[in-house]
Amino acid sequence: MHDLRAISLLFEMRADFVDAQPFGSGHINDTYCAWYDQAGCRVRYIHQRINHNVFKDPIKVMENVARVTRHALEQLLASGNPEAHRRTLTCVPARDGKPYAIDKDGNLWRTYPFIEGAKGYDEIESNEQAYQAARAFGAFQQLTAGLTGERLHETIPDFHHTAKRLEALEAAIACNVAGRVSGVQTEIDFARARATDCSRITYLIASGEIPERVTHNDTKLNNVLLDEITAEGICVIDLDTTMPGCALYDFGDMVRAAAPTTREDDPDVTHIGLRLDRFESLVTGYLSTATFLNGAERANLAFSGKLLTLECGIRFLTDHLNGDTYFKIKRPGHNLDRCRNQFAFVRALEENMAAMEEIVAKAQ
Ligand code: ADP
Ligand code: GN1
Ligand code: MG
Repeated sequence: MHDLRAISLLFEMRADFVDAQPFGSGHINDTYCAWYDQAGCRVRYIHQRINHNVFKDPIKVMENVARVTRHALEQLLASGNPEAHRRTLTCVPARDGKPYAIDKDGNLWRTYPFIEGAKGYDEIESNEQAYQAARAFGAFQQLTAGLTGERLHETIPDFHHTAKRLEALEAAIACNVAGRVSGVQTEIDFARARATDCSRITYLIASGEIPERVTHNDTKLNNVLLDEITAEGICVIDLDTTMPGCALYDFGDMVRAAAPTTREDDPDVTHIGLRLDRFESLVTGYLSTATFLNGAERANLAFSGKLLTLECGIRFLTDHLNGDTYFKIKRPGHNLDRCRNQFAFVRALEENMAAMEEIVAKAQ
């Protein structure tokens, strides 16, 4: 637990710190929800420490986040939205005016107003949630398409280059630093058998058939806040990986996160299956706002779900072999459970690919 009272003093809070607690279930950053007394009213803020093991240049992350959130706010204000500051993250400036502050130990912190009356879900509950989340992420891509100026920084290079993720797995197998290779031969074989799939999207990008776009790249369900009353997707959060990418990375990761029958780390693989109705809601929600997609992107919507799930499984397996240095874990073997879960979902997607293609065709 960090000294959040000291962190709060680094920012222009215009409010008195009361208390802070760890918050949320993200795998990467340290997130705290802090209560403040703001001129007699209790309000909440989010303080977050960026994980600099994952983001090697956190200042570049904040340069991207500041640009994207400023652009979002301008658009919302220009359209007369009455709750513009609830519909985008906004950075509370540090004492020196920067959108971040560095503490005495060299950690980089940022502060956002807490988005009230909305929730990020770890586990999906309804088709309406899938529809609304996908609609919000499509709208986010539309928003970032309007960003002018320099290309955004690549905060994690080759983040969704699946073939390179497979190479990283091979490197982890060769090093075997945690001595775990012999326990995961089935999973290694599963990944290797799908090496051709890993290059499909990067090939289409290299050949010019699929364009580069500014994408979110981490579209799991708890990275969009849904209104607690209407279920509308009101604010896309976790913008650290917003950078040049491919629209299909976002759609594929939504399928990975919102179409399975159980949560991402359920260790009982017999629970894992595909909800085709959820998939259909994702497709219709996404296409309602991502109206700009070209033919090659549309043709790979169903495949992208399989690719992003395979990639995530490969990443969990790699981290398991590397001794759990990347994703936060809550128990021994957590990353291996996550990997097995993702690979079981890849199988379910493979078995249902024809039905998924049919749903996509019907929705166009
Ligand atoms: P991580 O990269 O670790 O996933 P996130 O930025 O996604 O970090 O934050 C973790 C969780 O904190 C989110 O899933 C969400 O529940 C919550 N959260 C983050 N920012 C806000 C905010 N401004 N208002 C309300 N909740 C937030
Ligand atoms: C991480 O940060 P979070 O928890 O929203 C990860 C994603 C993975 C996801 C799997 C920067 O997302 O890429 O898909 O875990 N984020 C990063 O749950 O690596
Ligand atoms: Mg997150």
